[in-house]
Order: sequence, then C-alpha cells, then structure tokens
Amino acid sequence: MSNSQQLLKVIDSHTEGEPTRVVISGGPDLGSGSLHERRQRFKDTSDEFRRTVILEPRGSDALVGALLCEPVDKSCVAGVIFFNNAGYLGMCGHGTIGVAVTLAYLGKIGLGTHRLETPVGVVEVQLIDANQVAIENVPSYRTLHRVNVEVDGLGTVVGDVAWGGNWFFLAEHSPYPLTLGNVRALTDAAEKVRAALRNNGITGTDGGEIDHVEFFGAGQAADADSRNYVYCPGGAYDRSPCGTGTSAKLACLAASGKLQPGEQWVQESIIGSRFTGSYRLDAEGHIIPRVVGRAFICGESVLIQQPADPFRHGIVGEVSA
Ligand code: PYC
Repeated sequence: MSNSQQLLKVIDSHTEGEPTRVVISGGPDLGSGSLHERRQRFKDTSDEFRRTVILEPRGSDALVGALLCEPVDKSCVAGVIFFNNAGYLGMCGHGTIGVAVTLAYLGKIGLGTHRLETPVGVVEVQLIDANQVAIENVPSYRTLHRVNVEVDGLGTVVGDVAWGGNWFFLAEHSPYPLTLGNVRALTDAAEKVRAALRNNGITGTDGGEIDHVEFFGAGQAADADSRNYVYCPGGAYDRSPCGTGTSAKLACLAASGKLQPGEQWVQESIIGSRFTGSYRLDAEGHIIPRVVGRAFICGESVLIQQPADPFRHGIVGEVSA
C-alpha cells in the first residue's frame, strides 16, 4: 500500500437525525487570527479538504463538518469552523450539539457548561447527560416582518427574515404539507424562494445572502408547537429542526410578542425529531436562544485519500476515462 496516502480521523454523530462529522486529526493548519479570519483562510487555501470530508463518496449532502481549532478566547474549550457541501457556515446549532457530545465521548469535557468559539461569536453548551445538550446561541433577531415575495410557480409568499447565526427566510405558510414524502417538492419550492429573494435584492442586514429557507406548519405530536422543513444552502434539507433555524423562529416569535422569555417552544422537524427552544434577553434586549436536543455518536473512522483516486477530493463532476 502506498504510504503517501493521506489519513483523516473523524467522529460522526447525528443530532436529531442530522449528521455532523468532527475532524479529530489530519485537518489543515489555518494559522492564527480570529475564527472569522481562519474560516476565510480555510476557504482560500484548503477548500479541497472541505470537499474531501463532505462530498460523496466519503460523505453526503446532508453532512456538516466541524473543524476543531485553537480558540482565541481562552475561556472556550475549543474553536470550531462548520462547513457543508456548499461552503462554510457562521454557526450550526445541530453541529454544536454534535461537537459537544463528541468532545464528551472523547473525554475532553464533562457534564456542565462549556464555551465554544465560532466565526460569528462565542456560544455556550451545557452537557446535560451523555447525549442531551442545551446550546445558548449567538444573539438572534428579526430584521424584516411579513415581506411579500413573488415566487415563480408559487405566487406571493409572505415571510420574515431573521438571523439565528445564519440568515433565514421563514415563510408563514408551507406550500405543501410537511411530510417526508413531500421533501422533493418542498426543496424545489425553497430553491425558488431563495432565488426570488436574491433576484429582488432581499438580503440580511450585512448584505449576506438569505440562503436558508423554512416552511412551518402545525406540529404532529400533541405537545409540539410547530413542525418545520428547513432548506440548507447546498440543497439538502435539515433532518433536525435546525438549531440556527429554531433560533431565528424564536426571534420572530419574541418580536411578535407570541413567546415570552423562559417560555418553551417545541419545534418538530420534517422527520418528527425535536428541539425544545426558549430564550432570555441580554442587556441590549437581544434574544439569546437556548436550544435543547440530543446527539448520538454513530461512527469513528479514518478517511483515506489514495493519490491515484480520481475522487480523493470528492465527486465534483465527471472524470474522463
Ligand atoms: O442546526 O443550525 C443548524 C444547521 C444549519 C444547517 C444545518 N443545520
């Protein structure tokens, strides 16, 4: 066997069905600087690494990768940069729960509260038991209320724009019933909504693209407040209720006076898994979402890249014979 093959150690988990792959060794050296700067360096110099970890044949469109880094803020147990099949995320709620459970599995953290640094700020994680984690997300807020967007094939779609660590459009009504059988139709609809937002110049307040779309409906379980479908930037749907998406939802509920600080909101996903959300207000009056969910370790492996493998950096197109 060639000894120039590259080895990457990863631990896989899923958070309420949504997968996270934490890179334990073999990742790129991103040097120093803020997590925001290191995420840019990752993008500029090591995008092949992202593709190797996430894309088929080693990964899948639903997978979110987490690269552990030295934190700048020494009160944090680790820094983390999240990435997926399309690029890099500011924050990832299900991924943070997956990272916490992975760090516990590795014996690096115990029960209790810990801090993690992300490119968009510090988040707190509380390891409640080996699988259950509460995250306190970055401040979340609604920036637009009841925007009307003309969407190809769907007519006028009404929704809010909110930040929950990523930019979300939260449509008031789902174009289709929120069942797993409708995922293809929901994904097509979400892509059209995203395109309409882009074509109409509707962005986040920082000019960032609104690249996550949520549709909401009634919860199916008796104690669920709502069910969602969440479209992620690379075209995959979130199997979990989406941590940053639930944070964006909490921001909208708070802004409309429909949820008070400390009240619970049970958000069901399209596969019936759930997060329990609530929020507190910080000194500036921003909402700080708390999202509770479970993650389970489901793999510990070594990814191998052999030099002759045409797909060692993932399948990005056809290869010639
Ligand atoms: O849980 O925040 C989240 C998330 C974002 C994209 C996929 N999951």
